[in-house]
Amino acid sequence: MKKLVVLISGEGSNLQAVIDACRQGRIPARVAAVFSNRADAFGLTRAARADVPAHALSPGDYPDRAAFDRALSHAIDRYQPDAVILAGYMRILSPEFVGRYAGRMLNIHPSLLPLYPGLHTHRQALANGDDVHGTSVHFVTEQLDGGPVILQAKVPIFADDAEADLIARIKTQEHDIYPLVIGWLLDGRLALNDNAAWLDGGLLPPAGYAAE
Ligand code: NHR
Ligand code: GAR
Repeated sequence: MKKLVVLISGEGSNLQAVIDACRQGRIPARVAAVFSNRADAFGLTRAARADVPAHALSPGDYPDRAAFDRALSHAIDRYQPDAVILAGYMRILSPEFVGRYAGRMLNIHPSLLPLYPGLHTHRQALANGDDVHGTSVHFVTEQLDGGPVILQAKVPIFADDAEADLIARIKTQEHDIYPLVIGWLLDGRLALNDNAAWLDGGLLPPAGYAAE
């Protein structure tokens, strides 16, 4: 059975979707461990409830980002994961960390990349009067939210939307598309080559599979 390690910082609803998809056989793997950079992340409780080992590492216990990431990768490697899954993980990862898991680390980012990299994407989409928002699954590279996109999902923005409405609408899509893409990765259908994403031997376009 293949193994996943999932990194979180907060609520962990995407973690839950991944755990559920593994249990239901939609992802051919199990979640071997969950790591959080915040001890109060609710996702740690979700992991414990699912009998998944859950660990919190505090950045404040380390002199700098590189030292924190070294400790994190040592702890991750004890589980020998086939893939590392970022699910609402809110800390920028060092080039060394990214290089170690290159081609087997994914992130889900709540925007239609390359639009709105970084934080507070929903707020920006609302402030700009956009009528569509979305989410992107991408390979993690050194370029923050800049790794090649594998799959996107779009949602409408309605005139009376609050930020919380849009966050919830996006998450509903994320819970469908993230397990799908993780399954592709574990089935050996996805590859990261020359900073581009490939599916079944074909180069994916900039917006990922079957956009439009
Ligand atoms: N690391 C690398 N190298 N590349 C990526 O593409 C990454 C990454 C680490 C996290 C997730 C990302 C997102 O989906 C992600 C992608 C955190 C920040 C950030 O600015 C930005 C993007 C993402 C995650 N973090 C601040 C920091 O200094 C802290 C912010 C906070 O704690 O609230 O690390 O959006
Ligand atoms: C998700 O919407 C994810 O796209 C986003 O945070 C949420 C995490 O929710 N990620 C980022 O903003 C990364 N910077 P969850 O904890 O319920 O899975």
